[in-house]
Amino acid sequence: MNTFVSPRFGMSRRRRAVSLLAAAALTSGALAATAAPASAVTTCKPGFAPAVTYRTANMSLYTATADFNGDHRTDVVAYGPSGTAEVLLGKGDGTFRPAVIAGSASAVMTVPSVGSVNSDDDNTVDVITVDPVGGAVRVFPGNGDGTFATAISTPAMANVFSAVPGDFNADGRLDVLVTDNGNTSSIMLGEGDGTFQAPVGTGFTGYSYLAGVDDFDGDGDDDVAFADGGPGGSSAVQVILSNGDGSFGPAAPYAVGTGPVLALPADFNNDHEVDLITVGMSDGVVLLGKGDGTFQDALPYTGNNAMVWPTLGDYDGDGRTDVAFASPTGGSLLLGKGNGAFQAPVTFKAPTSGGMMASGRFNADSKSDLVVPSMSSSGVSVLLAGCGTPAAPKPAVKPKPAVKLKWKTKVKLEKPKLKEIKKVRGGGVK
Ligand SMILES: [Ca+2]
Ligand SMILES: [Ca+2]
Ligand SMILES: [Ca+2]
Ligand SMILES: [Ca+2]
Repeated sequence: MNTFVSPRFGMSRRRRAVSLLAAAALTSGALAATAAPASAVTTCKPGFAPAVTYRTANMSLYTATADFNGDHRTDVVAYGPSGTAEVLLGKGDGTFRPAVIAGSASAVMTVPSVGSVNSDDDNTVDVITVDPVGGAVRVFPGNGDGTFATAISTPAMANVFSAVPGDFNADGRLDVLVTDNGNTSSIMLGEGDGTFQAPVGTGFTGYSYLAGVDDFDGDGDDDVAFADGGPGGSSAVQVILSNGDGSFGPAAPYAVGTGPVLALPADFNNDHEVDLITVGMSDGVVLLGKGDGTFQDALPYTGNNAMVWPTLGDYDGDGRTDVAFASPTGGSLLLGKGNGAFQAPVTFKAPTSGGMMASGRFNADSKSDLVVPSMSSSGVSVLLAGCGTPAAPKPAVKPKPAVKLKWKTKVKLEKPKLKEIKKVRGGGVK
């Protein structure tokens, strides 16, 4: 199996309120734009502008996005085998300041996430990763200015492979679910100071490469999905619901075909219930969530998704979740139809890296952009979403009446908290 990882993509109900606010603004803008022109409407084929590459001091394998200096502009962090975390502060117009080494550690870091693990200081975003050599979870505490304090390590387990953050006991402190790229998965409850309690097994005995974490049943604690497609695996997505105290219930299997490697949470049909998308060695499926911790039958999709890194976003700005895959020859874009299905894949040019790209909104438009590590040239490349190859103009259409936003009341009731914003992981639907 290739190094094939992704950070957590989903958001809990509380956190989803934040994205819904953004979606409301996005949708309103789209409707206004539709209503304005009376003559022919020129459309364009979705895609990305040519990549702009920023040099980094070290080779990067992974990227993640967050606002590391609190200026409400999306920044990029790049990591690589050197153990350094380099931050590129975003200017908000799609460009970035030069990369600076924001933190370093002695060993290789893998599978990074971003979140706020220090409950006393919600204004900073930290980087959460693992040290597989030392068998530890490693946190780079953010200083709030784009740099990080000295890394904090907590012993985890031998050959720890991933640490996916979530709040599994609903105490407001970020915990991590650690795996060893084998059959061991454990929970480490957060102490709120960048350290974690000793690992306790989840009880799941299948293959656990990387956890998909979100609140699948809406009870306030984060739940877990594993793509059990590894050696000797069941070729199923296994869902384990949190008991709210750091323990989990029995695994519920969902048949998804052969070889799922990841099960990523996101909302693909805009019903505000968490769904799952699998990514694997061949094609994948979407499991639409029912909101009670169970999922509908698998909806298969076809994509150029063999041995590539996925990230989720809304790259055409229509309010529907899309998927972008890095591939050995560039990238592939699957635009969501808003019902769990996707349009035919569209290829786009991207640096051939094999590293983990991430999504973020780097400029002021309504579309998610991409950042791709350029392993060969020690840099990261930014791809701003926009028009790819221009398509033929469409005939004028009569403007549709404004769509009634059913969830408006719910959004008003839920006050997004800064801390919850900070918990959105790099590579999420941004
Ligand atoms: Ca917790
Ligand atoms: Ca739950
Ligand atoms: Ca859904
Ligand atoms: Ca979309």
